[in-house]
Amino acid sequence: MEIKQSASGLASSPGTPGSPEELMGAEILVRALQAENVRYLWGYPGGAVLYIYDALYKQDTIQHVLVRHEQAAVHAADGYARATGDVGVALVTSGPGVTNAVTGIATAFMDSIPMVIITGQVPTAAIGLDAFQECDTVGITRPIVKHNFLVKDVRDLALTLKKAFYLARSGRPGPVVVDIPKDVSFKKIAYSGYPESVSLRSYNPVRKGHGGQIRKALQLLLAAKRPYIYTGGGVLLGNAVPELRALCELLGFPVTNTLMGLGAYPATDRKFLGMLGMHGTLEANNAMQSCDVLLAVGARFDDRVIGNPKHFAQNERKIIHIDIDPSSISKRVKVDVPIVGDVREVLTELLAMLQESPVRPDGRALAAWWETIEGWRSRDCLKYERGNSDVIKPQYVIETLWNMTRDADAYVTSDVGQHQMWAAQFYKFDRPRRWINSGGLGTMGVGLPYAMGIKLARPESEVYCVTGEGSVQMCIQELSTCLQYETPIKIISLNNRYLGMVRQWQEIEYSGRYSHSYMDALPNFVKLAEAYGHVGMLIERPQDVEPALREARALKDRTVFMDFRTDPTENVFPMVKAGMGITEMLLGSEDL
Ligand SMILES: Cc1cc2nc3c(=O)[nH]c(=O)nc-3n(C[C@H](O)[C@H](O)[C@H](O)COP(=O)(O)OP(=O)(O)OC[C@H]3O[C@@H](n4cnc5c(N)ncnc54)[C@H](O)[C@@H]3O)c2cc1C
Ligand SMILES: Cc1ncc(C[n+]2csc(CCOP(=O)(O)OP(=O)(O)O)c2C)c(N)n1
Ligand SMILES: [Mg+2]
Repeated sequence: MEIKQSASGLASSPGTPGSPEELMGAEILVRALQAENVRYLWGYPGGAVLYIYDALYKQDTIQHVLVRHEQAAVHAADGYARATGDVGVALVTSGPGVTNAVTGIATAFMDSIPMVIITGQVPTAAIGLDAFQECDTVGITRPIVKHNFLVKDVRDLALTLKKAFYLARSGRPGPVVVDIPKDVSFKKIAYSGYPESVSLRSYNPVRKGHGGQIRKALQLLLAAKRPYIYTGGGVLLGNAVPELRALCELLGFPVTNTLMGLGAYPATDRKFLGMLGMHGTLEANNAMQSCDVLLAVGARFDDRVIGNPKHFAQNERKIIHIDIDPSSISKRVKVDVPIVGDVREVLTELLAMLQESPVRPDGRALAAWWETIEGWRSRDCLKYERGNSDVIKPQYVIETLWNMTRDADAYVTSDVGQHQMWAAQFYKFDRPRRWINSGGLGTMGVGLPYAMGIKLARPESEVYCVTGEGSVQMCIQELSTCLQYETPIKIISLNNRYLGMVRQWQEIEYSGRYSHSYMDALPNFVKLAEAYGHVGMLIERPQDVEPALREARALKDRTVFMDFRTDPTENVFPMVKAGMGITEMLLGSEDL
């Protein structure tokens, strides 16, 4: 490890030029957060972090948001990170504060989100003695973090925080936990400034791709008869959207996004075939199966994307895979041309080589490929009963929302379940970082805190949370935080009275045995919203959907909870059943 101290960061006590300032660990933490340009911090106090809270009290550059549950602190910071690209920061106390935060940390880890989570710990001398509110934070979080630290000496604190931020945002991003015992936050040392840079000998993420491999990839792409570009969350995480779009424009190839990549390529562009995978479109999945050259960009061949691997392997195709994490490559699917590197750097080089090359894609083959694709697309696999005037179709709510906000500066968060899939299918995301949801862990409860975190950072933007009556109850207490910090969001609850995604699986895979998926007792959400100081709306008829959304949207400064009573029997289609290949899709209830 090499460190450079910032000359300007050498803080001196006033009146004693040159001599370092005496600071408590808690104050060093605040200085570090300031040096990292942290503007918001979501947290919840407790004994082990009281010195830290005291230090926060004495400063005014970082806004602390007091959530109502530590899980929501981590989700809110995570949502903020997803929307802005900055590192999200959360602060919790020891013991139950940490265990409550675990779901949030695991959620961020599975989707590679840059975060630093500061956790309080019992004093160093008490560690291991079953002290009050002690838990082994490093042990508990080890499998769900990119890295974690227990700071045993206040002299290591500044450097540890520097490492934590560096690790969180570099390479494949991820959450980093910094566990700070109470005595470390209390102890004073002469503080000589925050390190300006850091380099870790055993950690050197590769950014630049191998030139030879990139050339090989280009040759394959230009010789392809049925090429396909499959992109994922890595394009958003690596801020490579302009490069991806330029490449697709030059090549004219069809493109698909994973659930995590929506917005990386404009959904309204003709070259976009929709999301692929378990609930992807027929055309996106068929193209995945039938292509002869596949360019995977920042996507990790998730099991929800490739379906049954044996079926996926039936068709021969050459696979090029760009990913910053070598362990993502050939993990589930064997890759022919691996390119380890940052997606933006690699695409920039690929584009430069393409521009220099006199060769262009085979126009005839490409036209034939597009004809095949248009044949699949003409099946209109996302059709649903649009004219139904008796009951609200959930897809209709999302379509209406999209029509209303398509040109607006809007963010859409979601929870987990059927409503999440309908939002992904029917809201056409044209811009990056506008679709914020939990893909890898699939955590119910994220939607409301995500929206809250985003609204704080983007007060001028419209923020919608598409949720289900099941999911929203998992972090419903945050309605109180929304009031306190004046973060007016619009909650669109697609209330089907069921844990709908579970009910759908029980209908299709368990012969209709609906074991514990119906919620017999639900709160009156309108009154609940009102009790929290917000506006509640109940919408029961299809003709009221649009006026209700308009009314809610006009209430710019209020949080509005919209309880849409939707068709309880509606299922998400297309669907690939467990164990099936990605082209073996159910397109509607007639296929059941
Ligand atoms: C109910 C439910 C249903 C779902 N159904 C579907 C579905 O139908 N279709 C679907 O697609 N998903 C679905 N998912 C989500 C799925 O579980 C996975 O989360 C998702 O497919 C993973 O997306 P990804 O491959 O883009 O990977 P991410 O998890 O976004 O990973 C990003 C990849 O990019 C790499 N990367 C990061 N930064 C960079 C960089 N700078 N340069 C290069 N590489 C980088 C990482 O190493 C990683 O390999 C569903 C989830 C739920 C909860
Ligand atoms: C914390 C958590 N527990 C359980 C699950 C499993 N699960 C996935 S979807 C779902 C149902 C969600 O119900 P609801 O929020 O009402 O959404 P709907 O599917 O009805 O749209 C459940 C229980 C989960 N993803 N997360
Ligand atoms: Mg439901």
